[in-house]
This record gives sequence, structure tokens and C-alpha cells, in this order.
Amino acid sequence: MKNDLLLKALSGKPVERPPVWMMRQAGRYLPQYMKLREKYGFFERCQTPELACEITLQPVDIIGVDAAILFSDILVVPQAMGLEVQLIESKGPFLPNPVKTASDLHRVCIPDVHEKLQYVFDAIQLIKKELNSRVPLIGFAGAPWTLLCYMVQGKGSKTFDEAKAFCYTQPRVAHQLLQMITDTTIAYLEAQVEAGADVIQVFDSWGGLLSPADFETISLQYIRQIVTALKDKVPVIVFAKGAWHSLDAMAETGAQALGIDWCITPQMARSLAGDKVTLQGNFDPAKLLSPIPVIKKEVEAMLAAFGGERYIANLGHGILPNIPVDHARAFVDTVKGWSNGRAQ
Ligand code: 1CP
Repeated sequence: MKNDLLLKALSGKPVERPPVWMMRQAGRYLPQYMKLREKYGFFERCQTPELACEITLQPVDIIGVDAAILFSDILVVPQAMGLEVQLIESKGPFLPNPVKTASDLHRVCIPDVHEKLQYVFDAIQLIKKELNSRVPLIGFAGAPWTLLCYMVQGKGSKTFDEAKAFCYTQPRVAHQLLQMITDTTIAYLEAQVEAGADVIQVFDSWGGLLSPADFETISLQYIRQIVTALKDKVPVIVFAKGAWHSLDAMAETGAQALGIDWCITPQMARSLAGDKVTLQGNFDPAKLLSPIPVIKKEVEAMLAAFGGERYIANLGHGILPNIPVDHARAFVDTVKGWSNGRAQ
């Protein structure tokens, strides 16, 4: 691997500077992505390995990030499990027949991932070939709770109250569904690793909607199963947005890194997570709308607060579609200009 900063930071080895990538780095803020978006539907882009490969490489070539992340979506898993998933322009995901009761579980299965998701593994093989060891490739999946949110609510939501009500009023059915998602996800991620993914990130975007006790029973016990199945094969990053209260428990899963958002200080996150895990984050994505000199100053403050070791520079959530490309580049370049704990 020519640029192995990410792998080194994950295993706690010394680095000359922290690695940097951005969640959702392949996407709507890039004009080159928008061009492909005019011609092909969302799932067509995911399902065509050549397109997924081209989109995955865009931020590596245009922005110069230290890692590629597979272009796909967490919702290909509910799709493979038998639910119809649409992506509605400017509205987001829509599942016309969500899971509401035990009888709906008959429409959901644990699929053969090679039968339903082979296009993902083909894309990974192609990306690895095109990357030619320039930077590592991150594969990913949604955490079971975050996938249940969409499978039950049927669309995006600020509160996912219907998904919560499902878990609180029909816990037996909810846990049955969470276990089916977990089993599918383990097989899916193992196949991503076999196809060539160097690192795996589990996105629990809605983990922070749950109380600490519910986070353990509804989310973390399933994430733990996923990390346990993968951790001896590949480094795993767990990003449970907003679930800072459980950083200690997440560190104990054996994940090599934990993602954090901008609502916690680096110092507080480090004291909760302990010294044995790498931290990833936590720049407020909306702050990339600031003037470039402000971005530079704030990124330097973030780097100083995290320190140079066991740290991966990233945003605290996905990049927004309205971020100017030169602002995204300023974020990445500021990290790349940081050496031995100081700006150059
Ligand atoms: O072009 C478009 O309009 C589609 C927008 C889009 C994109 C670019 C969607 C629909 N998904 C993606 C790609 C995507 N999704 C990646 C690609 C790799 C990368 O560059 O990072 C990844 C990792 C995801 C993961 C994902 N999808 C998450 C977890 C991360 C997060 O941001 O919280 C979630 C929650 C989704 C669901 C989803 N898919 C798409 C949208 C707009 C959403 C969010 C909907 C919501 O707000 O509820």
C-alpha cells in the first residue's frame, strides 16, 4: 500500500500526520458526480461496477483523500432482504411496504449475499484494481438499528418514532428482525473483505436517538456481533452518531476505531473511549461553509486537540451537498499540511 496512513492509524502505529477522509465524500458536492447522476438512476449507479468504481475514485483523484470508500448505500441490504427501496429525488429513501407487524416478517429473508449483492463485490474487485494500492478501500454497512429505522419507518425521519414504537411495543418481533439484519450484514461484510475491502465501517447514524440502556439492547448487542465476526480479518470502525455515552462499551467490542460527531470534545471522547482505540472525526460538516481561512484555523484546532496518534481526521457526519469543492479540499489540505503536531 503506497499510502498506508489509515491502516497505521487504525493499528496505533506512529504516523507522520493523521490520515484524512470524509464521510459521504463521493456525492452531490462534486460536479463530476452530478454529471453521472443526470444519466443514471441511483441504484443503477450502485449496481453497475464500472459506475460505482468511477464514483468511488472521484474524491481520491479530485480531493486527494487518504482512503477511498465504496460507492453504495446502506439500503442495499434491506433491498437484498426482500423489501422494495426507492430513492426519490430531493426527498431521500422511500420503502413503500415497510415492516409493521410480525406477519410482515414473512416478506423479509436472510439472503444469499452472493446471489443478491454480487454487484457490490464485483465493484470492490474493480476498485481495488483501479486504485492499484494508492490508498486503502473502506467497505461499509449500516448498523442493524439504523437499517431497522428505514425498514419500519419507510423513509427518513428526525425522530424515527415509528421505528422506536415498533421496538417498544413488539420487542420480540423487533429483535427477530434485528438478528436477521445482523446475520445478513455479517455475511455481506465478510464477502466485502474477501473481495478486497481493507477496512470496514459500520454506520449507526441513528444510534444517538436511543437512551443509553436502549442503545445497548437495540443497537450495540448487534454491532458487537458484527465486530466480533470481523475484527480478526479486518480493522473495523464503528460510527454510532450521538452515542457518546457508550464510547467505553464500544471500545470494548474490539473495534479498532470509533467515529464521533462534533457535539463532544476530543478530550472528552478520549477520556471516555480510553487509550486503546483510534478516534475518527469530528468536524461539523456545516462548518465547511465557512470562509477557507476559518476552516483552516478550526481544522488546526481540531488536530491539536486530538493529537497526532490514534486519530483519523474526518467530519462528524456526511459532507453536505452544498459544500464548495475548494472548501472540501481546504479541509483535506490542512490535515495534509500538519506534521509532528503542528501546522507547516
Ligand atoms: O445522488 C443522490 O441524490 C443520492 C444521495 C446518496 C448518496 C451519494 C444516497 C442516498 N446515498 C449515497 C451514497 C452513500 N450512502 C455512501 C457512499 C460512500 C461515501 O462517499 O461515503 C455511504 C457511505 C452512504 C451511507 C448511508 N446512506 C447512511 C449512513 C451515513 C450517514 O450519512 O448517516 C445513511 C443513513 C444512508 C441513507 C441514505 N441514502 C441516501 C440518502 C440521502 C440517505 C439519508 C436519508 C436520511 O437522511 O434519512
